[in-house]
Amino acid sequence: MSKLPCAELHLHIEGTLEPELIFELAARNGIELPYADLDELRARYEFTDLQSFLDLYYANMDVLRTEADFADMTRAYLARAAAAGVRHVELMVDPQAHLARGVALETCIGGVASVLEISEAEYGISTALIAAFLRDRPEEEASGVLAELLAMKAPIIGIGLDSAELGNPPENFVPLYEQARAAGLKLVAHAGEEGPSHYIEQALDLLLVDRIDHGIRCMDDPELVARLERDQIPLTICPLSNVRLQAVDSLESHPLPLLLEQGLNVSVNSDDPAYFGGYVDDNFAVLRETFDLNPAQLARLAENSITASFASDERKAELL
Ligand code: ES4
Ligand code: ZN
Repeated sequence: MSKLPCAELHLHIEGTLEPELIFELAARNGIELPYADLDELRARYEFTDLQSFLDLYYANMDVLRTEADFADMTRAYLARAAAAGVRHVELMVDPQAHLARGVALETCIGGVASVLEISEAEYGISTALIAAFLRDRPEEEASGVLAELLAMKAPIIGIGLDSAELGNPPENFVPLYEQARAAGLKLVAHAGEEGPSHYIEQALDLLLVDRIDHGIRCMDDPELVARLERDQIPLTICPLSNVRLQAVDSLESHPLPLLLEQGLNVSVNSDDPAYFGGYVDDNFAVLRETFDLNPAQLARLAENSITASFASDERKAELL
């Protein structure tokens, strides 16, 4: 299958940490892992919901200690993404998850950004960095970290909102998003992954986001679907993630084809590819096989990813 040139808009860089690299970084940093070998670690990748995944995701991050660790992880992702046909990526990093472990902002942002700088020349992939904030921690902490990122002139183009969704609604983060908007940053938020459809409305009405990450629960509210179509609000959809975290009953029942059919700006993304069984090309492949998508539908998905991106008009024109 030829790989369509596309943009990846929903990608957590820490979710690209493959088991092999976890073992390599643990050895390099003198960290003893609670798994005897790769198979024992891989046996942990069975998830029942978002939280069961987040527990492993945060535990595995412990091997990321130095700028070189963050740089190696980023390089490995870009090499794999290039093979998947990705030509532009807007990736999220979780600064609070590293600060909580005693890893400085300069270390995580510096390590990732050092590789993003050479990405277009080295991999043909233009990039943008989004600082994502953890919704299961206090708003005040998130606002403080954003202020630090702005003070250090971190090379971020926007902010996001991730981690455990249920019980942590967008309405709790209005001050964070006001600060980001005032600083001229782009705004995205996970909403309607496991949480109810009114979290999507809150993200739009209270946080004024430019895009919704996931958003699949919009299916519970036909008026909201109509609004997303009318206003062409992009939804960054992650099919394999939704299946693995049981946010949908099966791939066959995934709403992506319906949303595409109804004219919404939906794109295909890998979320945490090292955890969910594949990169963007793998997500496209299972969609194509399951729904028998035709070339026009596949092309539309790829085109949506580019139009929904925050790339410059010049870059978008190159990719379209
Ligand atoms: C995430 Cl799949 C997903 N949902 C919410 N937060 C996340 N952080 C990393 N992956
Ligand atoms: Zn995500």
